[in-house]
Amino acid sequence: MAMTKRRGRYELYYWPFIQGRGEFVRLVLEDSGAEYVDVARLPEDQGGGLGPIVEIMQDHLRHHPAPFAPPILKAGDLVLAQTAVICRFIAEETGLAPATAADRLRADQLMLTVADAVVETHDVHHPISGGLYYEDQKDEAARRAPTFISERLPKYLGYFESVISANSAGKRRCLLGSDATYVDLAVFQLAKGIEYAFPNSFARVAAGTPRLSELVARVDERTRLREYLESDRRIPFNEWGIFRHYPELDGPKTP
Ligand SMILES: N[C@@H](CCC(=O)N[C@@H](CS)C(=O)NCC(=O)O)C(=O)O
Repeated sequence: MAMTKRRGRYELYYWPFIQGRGEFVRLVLEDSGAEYVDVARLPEDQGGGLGPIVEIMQDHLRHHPAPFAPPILKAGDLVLAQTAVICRFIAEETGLAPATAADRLRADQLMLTVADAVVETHDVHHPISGGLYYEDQKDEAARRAPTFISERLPKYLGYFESVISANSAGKRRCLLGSDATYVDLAVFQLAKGIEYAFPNSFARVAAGTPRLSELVARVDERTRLREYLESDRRIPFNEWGIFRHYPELDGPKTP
């Protein structure tokens, strides 16, 4: 695995009240022990708050191409957006990326599949528009939830189960190659988020995805990550983020 420890610290720019997509980045930063500042979570008089996020997105002259949306990462002069790109970059710098170029492309493939799953999970509670409150699109959400739960959720989790099961190089313990990579952290976060949002439906599907459950448990025990998850740096799941628990959208509890 390539290991280039970076000197200097990373700056993460992400909405300070939610895990959201920023959490995929935070997990890579925390697990690798990288030095970073979660800029928007600093007090405003120390350069924090939402202002710096907006500023960086609007400054097309200094940042080319300027980011369209957070999460955003600053590493020295480099400004990057798109969760999958940021996670890959940090992972390559800190030793959490696969060793070969081909496997790094395969990691992209898996990360973008996670990103697709994130969009679909979000769209269950916001099927009409991200600009409207859930309360303004509850009827449409109630129509969208059943097929997500019965078709998409098992398809995504089943897919990751099959990828782990086929990875003989990793003794069927991780997604890619012989060791855990940042992609395992992303699938961990996806599973945790779906479990929070749809506990009944998740439990039903997870009963048939034992390798995925083992992977999630193993990631959960990684030393730095465990320390992070227990710290107040980990923002609890809530009903402002991507993974929201609205009981009326979940399926019934398995008897
Ligand atoms: N594909 C992008 C999506 C970024 C994104 O949708 N960010 C959300 C927060 S999680 C946002 O603030 N979007 C504002 C917008 O789309 O206008 C990624 O994976 O990073």
